[in-house]
Amino acid sequence: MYLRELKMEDAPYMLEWMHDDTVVHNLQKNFSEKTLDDTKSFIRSSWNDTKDKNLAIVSELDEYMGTVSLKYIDRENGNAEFAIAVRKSAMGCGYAWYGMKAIIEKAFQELHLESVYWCVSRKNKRAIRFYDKHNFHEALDIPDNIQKRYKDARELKWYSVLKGDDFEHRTSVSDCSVIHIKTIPTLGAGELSFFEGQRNIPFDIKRIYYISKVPEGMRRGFHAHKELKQLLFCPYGRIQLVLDNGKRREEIELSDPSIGVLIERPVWREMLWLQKDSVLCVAASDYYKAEDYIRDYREFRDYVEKKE
Ligand code: T46
Repeated sequence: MYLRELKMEDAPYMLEWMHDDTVVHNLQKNFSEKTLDDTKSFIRSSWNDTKDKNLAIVSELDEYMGTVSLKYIDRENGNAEFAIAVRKSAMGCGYAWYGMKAIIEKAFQELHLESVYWCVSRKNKRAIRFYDKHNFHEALDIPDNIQKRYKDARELKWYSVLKGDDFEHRTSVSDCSVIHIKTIPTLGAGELSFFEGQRNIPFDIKRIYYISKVPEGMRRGFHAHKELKQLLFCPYGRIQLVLDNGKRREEIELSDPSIGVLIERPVWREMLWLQKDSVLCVAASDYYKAEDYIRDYREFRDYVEKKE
């Protein structure tokens, strides 16, 4: 997959998502009245636009999968607004994440901006789940002159990325890291993800274990580790992780084989199976040692307090 200029032949595919209620539901703009001519004139104007940058996310076969944009590019104040729309067939295949990373990289490296922001309706659960999954947190410092563009919209959640933020490796509020596991798609034949000890994760892997055949709604975990470091990932299904460092507690949903959560400190963890038969895989830095577990929450709080 890659980004390129929009082409006239993208127009019917663009119209497809505009008229697909599962895609446009909860977007700020109403696309239902758009025609093929509208999409063509949007594509044509994108070629000379300096205020907005609209690019196509395309497959290896150069098929349009969606549009990513930097809008209201403000060179003076060094910011722009990010926007994205992908076809239904591109959802869950990594196109949105790829497109987002690629255009934000352009914002910082080619346009030399300092920040990129965007907002979604709080009702847009799919988008919020996507941004949560990639560990973006709500931004509370969006300037008024930007927010006022959306003065008629209700219940918005704002996000921002600053130049220098590490996309592949973001620290969560409970001191864990959400990492992107290298993933290679094979045309029509799925994808392959991999990581290597000491190269992609900061420890040698001494043990791999996985938890399977768990009924929906079941909870496991309820413990912390004193020394053990682990990478948790979900190659199949949907699992919610609750992570708690003794001060802050957060929920992270694992549902994408290319996302992993790296736990390198004593963090209380609980796992909730949101979908039957989801598989939780863990790469661990040490052999199984029962004495490394803290299974009492109060004891865990005392332990982290003393460690500080
Ligand atoms: C963790 C979360 C994410 C072994 O004998 N060897 C092993 O390598 C492991 C992982 C477990 N066991 C035994 C210990 C228990 O008798 O397997 C039994 C079930 O383990 P537990 O109740 O700890 O399972 P979970 O799902 O609550 O927690 C597991 C890991 O134990 C833990 O390290 O971080 O997954």
